[in-house]
Amino acid sequence: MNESGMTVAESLASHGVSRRTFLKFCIANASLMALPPTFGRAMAETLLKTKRPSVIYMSFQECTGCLESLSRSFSPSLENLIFDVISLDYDDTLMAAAGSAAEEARHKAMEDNKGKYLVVVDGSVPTNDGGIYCTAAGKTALQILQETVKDAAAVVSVGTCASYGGLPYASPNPTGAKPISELVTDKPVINVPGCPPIAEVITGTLLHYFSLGKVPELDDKLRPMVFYGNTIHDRCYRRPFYDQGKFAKTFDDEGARSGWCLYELGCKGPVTYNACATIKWNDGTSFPIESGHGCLGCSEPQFWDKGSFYKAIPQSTFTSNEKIAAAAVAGVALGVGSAVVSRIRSRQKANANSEEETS
Ligand code: FSX
Repeated sequence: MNESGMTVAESLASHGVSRRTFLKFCIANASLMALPPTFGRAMAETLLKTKRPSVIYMSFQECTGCLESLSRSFSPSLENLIFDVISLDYDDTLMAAAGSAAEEARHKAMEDNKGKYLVVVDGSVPTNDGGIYCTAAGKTALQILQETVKDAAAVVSVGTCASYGGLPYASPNPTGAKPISELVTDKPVINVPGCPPIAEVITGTLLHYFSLGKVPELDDKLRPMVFYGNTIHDRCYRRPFYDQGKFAKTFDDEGARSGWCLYELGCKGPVTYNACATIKWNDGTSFPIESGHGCLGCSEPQFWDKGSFYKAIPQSTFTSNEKIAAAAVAGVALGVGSAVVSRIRSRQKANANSEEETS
């Protein structure tokens, strides 16, 4: 049987993966989302019966760090099971095909799965000078994006470049880089920011979407709440030292070695929403703060342009869920311009409308 036509159960069997291993994978993912094991079991049951959903993965202006993050988690971790769940029909970095064969694969996936396939994008899209700064097969990134998302069910922006513009968007933004949510306005867009994002957050978001059959609950910046619902500061193991007023003054002083808070050294954890402090990196080995460096705030918009990574942020800017929600209602952005807030609001409206139409 053609691999892309297989159900998840058939795909697992063809790769010698037992149902028990898959169940473990789903329960582990449910636990990452702070959901009960029963959700993991239900997720496994739903997915096993499902035909592997078609995913088209496209990369534009980026450094390939996002795909590095994702692909480095594949082996020997359980995370490689994501390839049994999805049918990755196009990925110009990972696929063996090149040139016209690769383009044909993208078009075939679009035709065979009209209205059902998911587009995953990393990288921002250049819009200056006719978009000539990123092209493939004679088309600009913008043309490729518009052509590919036309019949997609939804779009997942992986990485800060796709979510908010990222490094290419940093001042003076010479290519006129734009985030995907500004360019795709007629269907759901889910942002999975981070430069790069945590692999388990990418795969967890995909699993959540495919098992629920709809966009998960998102925050005011279109990020899945299950992974971006808390600040790094809220979950940081150095937090008790912040509460006690114990701060490292240099990166190699006694305080730093004793695990004291890195706030005075510029850590952006108090204004950064992500799961680094809980899921961590490299199979849960560590994360930047645990390795002795402050958080750079890479999952927040315009983090490159917010001033020094090594200067303490004012405590008055610290955020919490309540504050973010209140700010969105009041139309006041915390570290984000009002234009961004209004774009996000119109995106939320588009996501909500699309959900109504499909339900
Ligand atoms: Fe950007 Fe990703 Fe940073 Fe790099 O694809 S989010 S520069 S890790 O690679 O887009």
